[in-house]
Amino acid sequence: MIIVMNPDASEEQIGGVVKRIKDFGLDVNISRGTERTVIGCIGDERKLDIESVDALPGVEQAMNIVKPYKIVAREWHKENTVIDIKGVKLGGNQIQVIGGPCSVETDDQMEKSAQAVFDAGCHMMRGGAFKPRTSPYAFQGHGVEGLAMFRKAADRHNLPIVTELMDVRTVDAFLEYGVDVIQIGTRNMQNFDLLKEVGKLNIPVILKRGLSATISEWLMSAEYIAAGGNHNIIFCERGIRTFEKAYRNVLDVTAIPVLKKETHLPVIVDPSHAGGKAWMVPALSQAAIAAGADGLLVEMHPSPCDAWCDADQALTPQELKNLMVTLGAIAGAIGRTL
Ligand SMILES: [Mn+2]
Repeated sequence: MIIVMNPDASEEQIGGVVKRIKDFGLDVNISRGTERTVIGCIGDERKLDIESVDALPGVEQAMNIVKPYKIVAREWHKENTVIDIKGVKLGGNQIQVIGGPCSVETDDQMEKSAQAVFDAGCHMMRGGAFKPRTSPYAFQGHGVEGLAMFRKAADRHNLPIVTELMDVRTVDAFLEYGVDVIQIGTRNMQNFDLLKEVGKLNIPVILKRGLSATISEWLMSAEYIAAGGNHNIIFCERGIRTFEKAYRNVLDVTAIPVLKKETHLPVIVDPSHAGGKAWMVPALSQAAIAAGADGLLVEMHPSPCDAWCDADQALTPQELKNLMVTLGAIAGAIGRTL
């Protein structure tokens, strides 16, 4: 941390700052310029609360120089982390597309979905059993019964399953049905108690970006999970809220290279919830892969018009197949495989 003092800061005020730093077990380096004094902290500055320094008399500004996140930072772990999900590798050279319906509806719908996901060449399947809906009167998901339906359909095609966890009280059901990847939804990105719980599990976690979260808040949420011992975290950009009303959210493509620089963990993109319309999904998916995403989370329904949830953003099985062909070409162009 570097502390810049006011031009008229007194010796007593400088001494007060030095004392505060030393009280936290850090050492100081005082640099006296012609106009102002700058104090540098030596040691692990995470012990020091920036606000408590900023509030001291005579301080103009205190700045952190070390990042507040550690386990998830590339600074401390140079190589990409590759997560093994029942033999499916995410974060390596191969791009993974996770396809499936917004929500688990019926046995028949799940069987057709699993077949379509498999036929398109995807290696993992998504589906919601517990649904966070904007309205309490909308379909809330089948819950535990949905997990059973999902597991049965996916197992027929050997597909690992990805599904959202909303409440710590359902963790046991997730373990019972062997959920392969837990998804933390956008609305729960800063539900710190939930993050701490999944941090104790030995199951990979997809952490979706909060709809108005900054990159640094998102990284700190991942650090919460990592601090508990679970380092298998996958970031998922799913669109952020801006002033624009022409589409559901704005897909933040810029977040992909920024995250790849800041963290060694895999980064995937959800083009379905970003655009909110099926016709936008191919363009957004292509942009995401070209920008360096390690995978996609795409909504697909055997009959989108009949979907109980997010009907207007689901691809048809044929559209998913076509998308996979285009993405294969892009992957080849950037030296990756699909
Ligand atoms: Mn959805």
